[in-house]
Amino acid sequence: MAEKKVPVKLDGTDFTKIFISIFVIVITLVLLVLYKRRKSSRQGILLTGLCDSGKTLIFSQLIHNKHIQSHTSIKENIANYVNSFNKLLRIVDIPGHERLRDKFFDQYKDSTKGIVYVVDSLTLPHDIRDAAEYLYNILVDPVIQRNCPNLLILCNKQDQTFSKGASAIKSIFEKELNTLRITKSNQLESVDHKAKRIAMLGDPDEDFDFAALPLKVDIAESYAFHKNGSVDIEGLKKWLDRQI
Ligand SMILES: Nc1nc2c(ncn2[C@@H]2O[C@H](COP(=O)(O)OP(=O)(O)OP(=O)(O)O)[C@@H](O)[C@H]2O)c(=O)[nH]1
Ligand SMILES: [Mg+2]
Repeated sequence: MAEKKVPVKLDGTDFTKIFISIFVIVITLVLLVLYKRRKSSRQGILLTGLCDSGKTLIFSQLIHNKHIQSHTSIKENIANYVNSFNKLLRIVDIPGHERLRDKFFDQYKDSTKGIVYVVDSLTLPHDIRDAAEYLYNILVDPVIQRNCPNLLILCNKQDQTFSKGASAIKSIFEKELNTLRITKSNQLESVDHKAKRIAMLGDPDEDFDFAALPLKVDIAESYAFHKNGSVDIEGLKKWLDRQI
């Protein structure tokens, strides 16, 4: 026997509920599109790291495919780079000098999609304090905390016989950052829990681990110079291919 259909009657409250639901969905979609657009409008790749780590030579090899006699940079180098997936990236090589780097970092950090932290793999054990402190300052920067760009630690100068490899460098950094984050968070006078949490970079009850950071961290090796004339920046290029 066919069921008798009872016509559904919508009253004023039902209409209000439907209207609110549609409104919430539309607002969510608009916010999602705006967020995606903002994210994809960031196309800067910042080459950072201490003086002499090889940023400018890497920049030259990547953009111009040639070796140059570089000197301590006092200003940035900027050029467009198109990766294998036709994504246009803007590579910015900033000076590593202590007095200059913050100014340039602040200038470009908002538009940064990814950060390459270049390391001199030969001198790192000696320079670890400075190298870790610079990296720490990048990681706790409020803009970096908000935008979470991808990070590549590029262990350069692998042509040198006594250079440390990528996994050793990762451990050296993690050990130093573990100590540094405790010192830094203790230096904070405020008891602001959020500030302390950011300063601690990850779980305070665990040893520092790059994997616990909100941004994605990769590590690769490179050499932008070799006395036999070869160059290896493939790890960097592969990482740039993933910046889409
Ligand atoms: N052996 C070797 N030397 C390198 C390599 N990459 C760079 N260099 C040399 O290291 C020195 C410093 O390189 P730069 O590219 O000027 O270093 P930078 O990081 O731009 O330094 P700042 O501009 O002072 O921040 C130069 O003499 C380069 O030729 C490498 O992979 N192997
Ligand atoms: Mg330079």
